[in-house]
Amino acid sequence: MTVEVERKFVCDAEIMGKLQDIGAECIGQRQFRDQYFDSPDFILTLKDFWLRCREGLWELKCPAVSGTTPDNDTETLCTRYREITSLPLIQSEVSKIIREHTAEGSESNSSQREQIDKVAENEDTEICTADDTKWLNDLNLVCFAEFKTERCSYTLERVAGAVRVDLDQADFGYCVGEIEVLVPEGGDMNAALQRITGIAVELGLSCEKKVKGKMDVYLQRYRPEHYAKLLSAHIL
Ligand code: V4E
Repeated sequence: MTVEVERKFVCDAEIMGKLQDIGAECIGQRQFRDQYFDSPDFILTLKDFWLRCREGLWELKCPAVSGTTPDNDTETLCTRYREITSLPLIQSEVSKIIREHTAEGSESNSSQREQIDKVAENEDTEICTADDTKWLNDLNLVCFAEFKTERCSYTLERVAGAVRVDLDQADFGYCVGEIEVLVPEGGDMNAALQRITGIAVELGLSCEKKVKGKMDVYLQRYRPEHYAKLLSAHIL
């Protein structure tokens, strides 16, 4: 499993020139459609878990436990999420979260709990294809956000290792850049944070405040009530 460490930045008209100047190599451009899922009462995202299907590939981003004490700017500007990409592992993790939540509130009946347990134990795994939606129905998960992104990706080779930069343009009219390093779980988080800060300095980015991601802007615009709840819960 890997931890994605990421810093978002505002894309200006000069960004492509700046990337070229610091030796970034363009490694491709692609378009993809993302669908994000949660329960109707947003059990997952209010705990900072983000379940996504991108072109048939599932991913669960989970909050990573901070084991470092980086300086305040780096801590504020970067996000860290553990990424799970195996569907059976995602199903177990998601059903565990939902089971714990429903147990806390005693909101479910025994047949709902049985359905959740079945997904947790991957009893239906053999019929789970990328298109299968049964497990989503069993866990009562619905799509709450859907958008397309046009992405231009770059890589920067540095002594400490490669860093990736993505320039994203979402179909609802928002552009954002991301400097990203993937760290194997238990790997050197401080080194990753320093590499990201180094590239931000090379790109001449000002480090005043955290830049909004595509999801922040999407929810603010199309799901304002949920956005307000996430802000109150200090998730966004
Ligand atoms: C909202 C959110 C998440 C879902 C979106 O993740 P993100 O990395 O922004 O999307 P994308 O398309 O770049 O995914 P990738 O291709 O890198 O896999 S995951 C975590 N959050 C919460 C969050 C936050 N708290 N703060 C910021 C600045 N961004 C996201």
